[in-house]
Parts: sequence; structure tokens; C-alpha cells
Amino acid sequence: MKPLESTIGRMPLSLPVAAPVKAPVATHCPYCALQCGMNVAAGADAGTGTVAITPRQDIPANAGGLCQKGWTAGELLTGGARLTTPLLHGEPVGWDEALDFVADRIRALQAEHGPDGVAVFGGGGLTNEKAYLLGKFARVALRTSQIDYNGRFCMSSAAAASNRAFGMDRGLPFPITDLAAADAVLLAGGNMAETMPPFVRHLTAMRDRGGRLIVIDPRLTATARLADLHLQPTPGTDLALALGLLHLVVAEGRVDEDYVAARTNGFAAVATSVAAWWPERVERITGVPVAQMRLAVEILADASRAAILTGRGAEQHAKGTDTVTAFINLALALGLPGRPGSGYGCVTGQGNGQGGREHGQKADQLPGYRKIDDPAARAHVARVWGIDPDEIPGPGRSAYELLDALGTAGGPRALLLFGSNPVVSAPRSGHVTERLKGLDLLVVSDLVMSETAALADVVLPTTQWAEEEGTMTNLEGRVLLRRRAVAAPEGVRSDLEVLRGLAVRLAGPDADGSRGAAGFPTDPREVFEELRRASAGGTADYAGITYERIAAETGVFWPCPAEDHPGTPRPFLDGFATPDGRARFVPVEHRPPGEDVDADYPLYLTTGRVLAHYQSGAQTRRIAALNAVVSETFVEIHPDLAERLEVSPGQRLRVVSRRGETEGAARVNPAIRADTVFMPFHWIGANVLTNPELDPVSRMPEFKVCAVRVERVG
Ligand SMILES: Nc1nc2c(c(=O)[nH]1)N[C@H]1C(S)=C(S)[C@@H](COP(=O)(O)OP(=O)(O)OC[C@H]3O[C@@H](n4cnc5c(=O)[nH]c(N)nc54)[C@H](O)[C@@H]3O)O[C@H]1N2
Ligand SMILES: Nc1nc2c(c(=O)[nH]1)N[C@H]1C(S)=C(S)[C@@H](COP(=O)(O)OP(=O)(O)OC[C@H]3O[C@@H](n4cnc5c(=O)[nH]c(N)nc54)[C@H](O)[C@@H]3O)O[C@H]1N2
Ligand code: SF4
Ligand SMILES: [Mo]
Repeated sequence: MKPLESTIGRMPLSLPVAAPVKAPVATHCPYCALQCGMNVAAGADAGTGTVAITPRQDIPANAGGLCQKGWTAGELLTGGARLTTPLLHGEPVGWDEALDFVADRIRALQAEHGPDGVAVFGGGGLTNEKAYLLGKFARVALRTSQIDYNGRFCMSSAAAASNRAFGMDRGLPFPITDLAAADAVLLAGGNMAETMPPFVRHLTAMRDRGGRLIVIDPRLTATARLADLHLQPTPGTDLALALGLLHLVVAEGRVDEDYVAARTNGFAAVATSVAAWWPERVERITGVPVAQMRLAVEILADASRAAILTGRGAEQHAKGTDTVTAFINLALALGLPGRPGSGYGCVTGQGNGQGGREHGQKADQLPGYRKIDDPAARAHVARVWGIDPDEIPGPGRSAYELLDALGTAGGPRALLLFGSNPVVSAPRSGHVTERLKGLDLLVVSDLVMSETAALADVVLPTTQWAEEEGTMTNLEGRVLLRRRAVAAPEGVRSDLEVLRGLAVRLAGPDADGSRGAAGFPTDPREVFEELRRASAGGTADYAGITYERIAAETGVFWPCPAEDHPGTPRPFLDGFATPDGRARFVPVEHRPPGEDVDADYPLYLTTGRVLAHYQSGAQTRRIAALNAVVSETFVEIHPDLAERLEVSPGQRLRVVSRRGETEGAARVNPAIRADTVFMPFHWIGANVLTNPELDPVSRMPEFKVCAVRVERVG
């Protein structure tokens, strides 16, 4: 724990922080799904000056902790990296000129190619209000089916598996503080010590009580170092590993028979299917020794309260849905989900990764986590939107399929992008960049000139976290309030204002109210009131949540169907969200990765994150204090492999896959498997290499494993 404290406790700031002149405002960090509570105080010259950030004590997820990214988040509010004027083909223009241009082009392209000629791509960092209005804008103002978002790249496999098993997908179906009371936690493919440092306190609190932590990761990460047991499989083999663990649970008579009988369906078929996954076979596939598997099962089965968690390491695969299903099957056999202090959970990633998937920016969804092809859902939402149900388009393409179709025959000719930077973060990014360049119109709304914004015909400068109000739903399903702490710089507008500006122009002067100004409010509270009605009766029911309640109760857990309803911290205690209230076991089989190693590409590449940078790096690469920690990409490589390739630390390496090649400095590190190299994806590079093969259920790309060759440069 010690080395981590420096990142969790008070970080000495090198930023100039003036004495605050305004009372601090209680809000949340702009970055990840932990949504750490923080107080933000504006300095003397709000809008261009400085802010002071301190952690809040009252938000249980971080209770006084922040990571480096949180401590330094103020720098982008005040620094020179900010976009402050709309750009048309690179030239500064006024807002009317920019929005008129976009609306005219949309009208012309839709006249020629139909409504689906224009696409929308959103993000899991957008507030619930923005995500909701973006989904409505696509369906009501553009009448396009072509909308999806970067959450498809994030937790979509876990979401699909949870829906399949529990009838509902809420990342953690219990408060994060429950983890401290567990006797065992198994974390498959998550590196919280780097991706959510204050999360670690819940795991260490568990260990301080005598609970035990098991981590599954091909690398001995900072998180794996905290574990009592680290299983180090070959990337892409978690499914076999989970089947092997369940095999042992069954073989050793550790199934919770009473729970299985009372609360689940379908166990017999799963028990039969894991019979063939005896531990020696699993060891051959995963590289995890049988003794370690036995120990893992013993720890989990002995625990009276235990949690199984998955992160992107287990999920971002072309078999991610089945992999998570296999871990859920294991959790069900052990009798964990829906028991106090126990369960299965997905550690969701982006700031509003949970809420972003609930209110309609997903290709197949309507607000309230409703299905777009469900006639009752369409009727309900159409009523709220004031349109005919038949006017709501059907499901569109998933994120990668959408990006891949841009500018092609039959694909969208225009893209409006809010809150993502796919030039860096999409799989097979070189190809995606070509597709973006082939568009007739690319419009990007962003705070900074991201790599994707740099390709855009029109760039729209937007307000960001501390300059606006809205709600964010954290990894626990707790709806939180983002508050305005500082004035936005002159010239920027909120995404809500952008959507209304375009909707009004597209609707024309004689449009009825719902398609024009009245249908697109710019006050987040007004949007939230509509979201409450649109979500009412849906799976993710926000009908009883108000800004006032969130403030008074430090967040409200959905589902919350009425203002006098307390919210639902643990939705599965009395039953699952399936028609009969029972969880479903689903039989799944292991299969190799989309692309296995061979003579030409003999190594596995896996990708992920480092503490100091966030996602595509568009924000954090512009923060000096974070660049001082890591300023460029690297290739993590085992000493044995380094010796074989005659590579010394720091040497420039070329990494080549079937999609392309990139370079990075060697970081020789015994913490990684010798058959695998690791690259962070915060810089252009890692995704030039990745394989866009998709999971058949979730449409998640295979970010976490592909075959590469590594060469010395020069
Ligand atoms: N610093 C930082 N924090 C972040 C973010 C960020 O960009 N930077 N992003 C946020 C977001 S959106 C997300 S989704 C979360 C992600 O949070 P995590 O899931 O913790 O992040 P990753 O680093 O992508 O992957 C976790 C681990 O999976 C391991 N892994 C790779 N391949 C495999 C495999 O086949 N099996 C297993 N079991 N493990 C494997 C990697 O070695 C890595 O240590 O982080 C959030 N927090
Ligand atoms: N190889 C590899 N690739 C990956 C992953 C991996 O593990 N490996 N992880 C995937 C995952 S889990 C994720 S979540 C994606 C994330 O990758 P991206 O979708 O690229 O996410 P960000 O970098 O957060 O991009 C957000 C952009 O929106 C801007 N922005 C922030 N807030 C707002 C706002 O309120 N409004 C508007 N209009 N713009 C805003 C930011 O400045 C930034 O440019 O990457 C995926 N790609
Ligand atoms: S990036 Fe995540 S862990 Fe770090 S301070 Fe922000 S919310 Fe907390
Ligand atoms: Mo993510």
C-alpha cells in the first residue's frame, strides 16, 4: 500500500493556486466512474484564472482521497489549451455561422442520402442530461438510427452478460463500501491502483479485516501486488480460467445448493458444460498453475461474504460477454449475487459510464434502459417526446461498425461527435481515421483540439464539468450532482445549447414545438425533469430523483420510481430483474482469441492504462504535472524476451500487427508475462495495432489481445 499513498493522499501541487475568492463548491471529478467528490473554489479571475481543488469527505467512494488526475483537473479550466471559438475549416467564426453551416450541410446530405446519411457518436463522459438530449436529438431532430457511443468500447460486454443473467445491468449492484465487509474479492482484469486509486481503500479495508484479494491479470500490476493471490493468465484466456474455477467448485462439492435451488435457473446445463474443463486442461490453456486455481476456489468458497468483479481486462475481448457470463456463473454457484455484502459487479469506467448507457445514446436503446424495438417502450418515449411512435427510428450500427461504415456506399456521410476521440481510442485506428477523413461532414464538439477535432470541418467549443450543472451516475449506480463552480470562458457554449441551436435550425420556422426549441431545453434541470418522465417505468427508473434529493442525500441509487422511494442501493436482495425473479445460468464455452500468435506475429499485445493519463489523453496530455509523470507511449516487455530480442531498457521498439505498426520505448519489466507485451492507449499507437474483431452479443472490439511482432528500431 505504501507507494500508493502518495497518489491518494495530499498531492503537492506544482500548479499556481491563488487564494480562492469564492466559497468552494461541492462537485465531482471530471474523469472516471469513481466520481470522487471534490470541492472546487474559483480564484480571483474566474474563467481565465486559477482554481483550488480539495477532496470531499462526504462521498463514500473517495471519502477524502483523489488521484493525481483529480488533483490537477483544474488546469484545463484555466490553461491556454481551451477551445474558445467555433472553427469552420480551421478558421474562427461566430456561433451563428458555424451552426448555420452545419444545419445546411445536414439538410443537404439527408436530402441526398436519407435520414441515416447523418450519424451521431456520443460518450460515457457526458452528463445524463447531455446523453439523454443527444439520443433525442438523433431520433427526433435528425430522425437517424445511426447513433452509438464510446461506452460500446468500455463495459458493453459486462452489461450484456449482466442483462442475460440478472435481467438488469447496474455496474455494481451494491454500494462500493460493501467491499470492505467482504471476506474475499476476486478481481478479473482490473487495475484499480492505477485506474481508480481511491477505490483501493475499500480493498485494503477488506484485507485489514482479514479478507483476501485475488487478482487475475497477465501483469503483476500495482493492484496485483496488493493481492493475496495473483493469477497470471495468457491474455484472452479468462473464459477458460473461469470455467476451470467453476469445475473445481462443482467437483469439490462447494456449490451453494440451497441458493442455486431457491434463486436461479439453468444450473444443470452449466454444471454439465464445465465437466470437461478439468484443471490440468485449463492450466495448459491459461498458464495458471492448478494449485493456484485450487487456492482461489478455496478462498472464495470459504468466504461467507465474497464479491467477484470484472474490469476491462476480462471484458474487452471478442468473447467478453461469454467471459463475464462464466464469472457470473461462478458467482451464482457460490451463492453470491443478491446476498448482503456479496455479489458480482463490473467496475464501470468513464465518469458517467453507467448513466451514459441508460438514456438512449446507444444504438439499440431508449431512455430508462429501454429497448428501441419494444413497442411499449417506443410508445412511452414517443409520448414524452410529443411524436408518433412510428417516427422513432429502429436500432442502428454499433460503435465500431458505425465508424467503419462512415463515408462508404450506404454508410453515413456526416458525423456529429460529442465526447470521444476515436482517432486515438478506436480499434484499428488508422483505418477509422481514413473513414473519418472520407466523410462529407465531420462536426466535433470538444473542450480541446483533440486529434479527432483536428480533422473536423466544424469544431464547436464546449463548456466542461466545473462550468456546468448536471447529473452523473457513478459505478455504484448512485446518481450524483455536478455543480457549477466557475464561469465558462467567453465564447464557449454547452452541448445542450449546441443541440438546441441545431434542432431549431433543422426544424425550420413552422415546426411544431416538440421538434424545435420547446423539445430541446438548454437548462439541465429542465432536461432532467424530462429524463425523469422518459425513464419512468423503465429498468433505469429515475422518476423519483431530483437535484434537491441528490444534494440532500449525497446521491440517490436507481431504480427510484417515486420521490418518496428511498432509491435502491442493492437491487437484487429480494429477487433479480428477470420475469420470474431468478438469475439465469447461461452455458458458455471457451474459444481462442480472434487472432492467435503464429510464426510471423509471435507475441500477444495487450493494452490498458497508466495512472497519470486518461483515455485518449486529449485532456491529460495537456496537463504539465501529468506529462511530467509519463509523456510518451512505451512497450512493457519481460526481461527474458528483451534478452532474446537483444533489447535494452529505453530502446526504441517497433511493434507490428496485421493492421499497422507503431513505435515506443522499451520498459523492461519482469511483471509481465514473457509471451506478452503491453502498451497504454493514451497516445496514437496502441490502437493502430489492435484487432477490431467484435463480440457477437455486445459488439465489443478485442482491445485486450492481438498478435504482434516486436523489432528493434535501427
Ligand atoms: N488512470 C486512468 N484511470 C482510468 C481511465 C484511464 O484512462 N486512465 N479510464 C477509466 C475507464 S473509461 C475505464 S473503462 C477504467 C478501466 O479500468 P481497468 O479495467 O482497471 O483498466 P485497464 O488498464 O484497461 O485494464 C485492466 C488490466 O487488465 C489487464 N489485462 C489485459 N489483458 C487481460 C486479459 O486478457 N485478462 C485479464 N484478466 N486481464 C487483462 C491489464 O494488464 C490491466 O492491468 O479505468 C477508468 N480509470
Ligand atoms: N487499445 C485500447 N483502446 C481503448 C481501450 C483500451 O483499454 N485499450 N479502452 C476503451 C475504453 S474503456 C474507452 S471508455 C474509450 C475511451 O476513449 P474516448 O472515447 O476517446 O474517450 P476520451 O479520451 O475520454 O474522449 C473524450 C473527448 O471528449 C472531450 N470531452 C470531455 N467532456 C466533454 C463534454 O462534456 N462534452 C464534449 N462535447 N466533449 C467532452 C474530451 O476533451 C475528449 O477529447 O477508449 C477505448 N479504447
Ligand atoms: S480520476 Fe477517478 S479516481 Fe482519480 S480523482 Fe478523478 S474520479 Fe477519483
Ligand atoms: Mo472505459
